[in-house]
Amino acid sequence: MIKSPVCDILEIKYPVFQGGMAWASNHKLAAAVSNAGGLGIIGAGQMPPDLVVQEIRKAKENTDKPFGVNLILYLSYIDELIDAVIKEKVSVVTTGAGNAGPYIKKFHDAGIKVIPVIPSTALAKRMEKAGADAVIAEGTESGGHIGEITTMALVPQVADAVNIPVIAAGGIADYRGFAAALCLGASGIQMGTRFLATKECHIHQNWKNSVIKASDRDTVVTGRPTGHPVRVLKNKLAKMFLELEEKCAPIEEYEKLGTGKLKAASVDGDAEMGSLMSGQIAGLIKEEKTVKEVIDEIVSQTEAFFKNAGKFITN
Ligand code: TUI
Repeated sequence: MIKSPVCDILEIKYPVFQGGMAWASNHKLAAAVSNAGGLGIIGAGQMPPDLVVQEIRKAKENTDKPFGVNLILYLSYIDELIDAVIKEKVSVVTTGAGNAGPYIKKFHDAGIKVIPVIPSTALAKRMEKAGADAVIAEGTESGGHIGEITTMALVPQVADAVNIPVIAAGGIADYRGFAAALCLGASGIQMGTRFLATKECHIHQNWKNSVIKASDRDTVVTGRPTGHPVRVLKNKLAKMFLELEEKCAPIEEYEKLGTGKLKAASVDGDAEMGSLMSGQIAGLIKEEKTVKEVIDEIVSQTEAFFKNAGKFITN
């Protein structure tokens, strides 16, 4: 069986995380992933604190396994979100889009593990020093808000830079990505885009279908001038963002154009004017599956790969 130190730290069966995705990973997806032996993560996104509390309570009704909540740190009301999560006592918090350092002690005092998403070795080292339990090294192949370094280059450098477990994220959707991540020094993987196209994911069918029909060149990075670059599937909205860049538009115009667009993708299924966040690996995803199928398949095929890996060695 595939097992690593994060399985013991988090009391999970497989070192497979489901990325916390705003407007895409709610209690239903998170509970399904945790029930299948991975770590499900509720994407709090820009939810108000009372909604996050509701999501956590519903997840607890649907699984008795550990699950997490992902918090986006640049929100103005982040302290209220943190207090809400602490009161509800989840197993683990993952963080994105900022420095988790100032919050780690508060979570630890409440018995909550902290696993920040990091896009660089510098931030990984800072998180280790601040007491993080592990880090998620997320490559630029990922969907949503991204850093600049590829998973292939980032993961081994982070693995060498810190002594805490490293979870690899970005560009992983099948056993080849899982095996590669382990070879790069990771102790586990996180997948986001693969879980978008699952039966248990509540996003509109149009967003799922856009992921399924995408090919390798169908994502683009928008919003670079804002300091929050975001990878999405190409559509009319993405084109409008790129046009803002071309004419050096003021940052407020990006904010105006972006408002409500994740909801438009997730709830209304607006495939042209919704923000269809997705990683570059979308091209590998050909069908919607159940969460259990995704996890059972990636775990069993990765095990089989390593059992047969001797075939690469000749005398
Ligand atoms: O957070 C993510 N992915 C996201 S968040 C999100 S919601 C959103 N919506 C609209 C615009 C922007 C975001 C969608 N996808 N991934 C984790 C991640 N964290 N990627 C990169 C980072 C990151 C970047 C800088 C983490 C830390 C960091 O540090 C800066 C600092 O303060 O030192």
